[in-house]
Amino acid sequence: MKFLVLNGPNLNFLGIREPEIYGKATYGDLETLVRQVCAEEDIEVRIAQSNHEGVLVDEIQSAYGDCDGIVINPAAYTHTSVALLDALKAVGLPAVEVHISDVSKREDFRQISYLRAACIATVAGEGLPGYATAIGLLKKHILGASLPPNA
Ligand code: CA2
Repeated sequence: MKFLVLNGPNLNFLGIREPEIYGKATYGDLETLVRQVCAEEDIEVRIAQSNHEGVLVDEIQSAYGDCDGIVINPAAYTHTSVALLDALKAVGLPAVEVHISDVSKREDFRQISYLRAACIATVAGEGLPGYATAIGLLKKHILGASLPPNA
């Protein structure tokens, strides 16, 4: 099983600013955590981050035929991007949306997620461990979906 773990704009600044919202851990710490969890779960992983919407679309498209599922923190594009929603729909891979902060308790504009409609689940407000939750949910979903009926 192989996953793409994709992170959107400004997440490369984790741990540098706004620690009261996003914590003190760095983007490097996030990559280490994701690699550790995937190794424990026997999942191959490709991790990517971009500040550019089109590059994120390219990354999602490149998962087609290469990955079994996508964990995505679209960051600010969560609240604006029809292009990322369409990309997730186009590749048709199971996806889990993850947010470090609890977006439900933040500004009104963060209450909208364009990508949620193409995701099997959303994990928010768990900090970096939310990525482990998302990976676990995605694996469970994929294994469940591949079970024969009545198994
Ligand atoms: O809570 C999340 O994970 C978000 O996806 C983070 C996005 C925000 O736009 C979403 O509404 C919720 C922002 C990522 C920016 O990351 C920063 C990291 C350090 C300093 C400043 C921003």
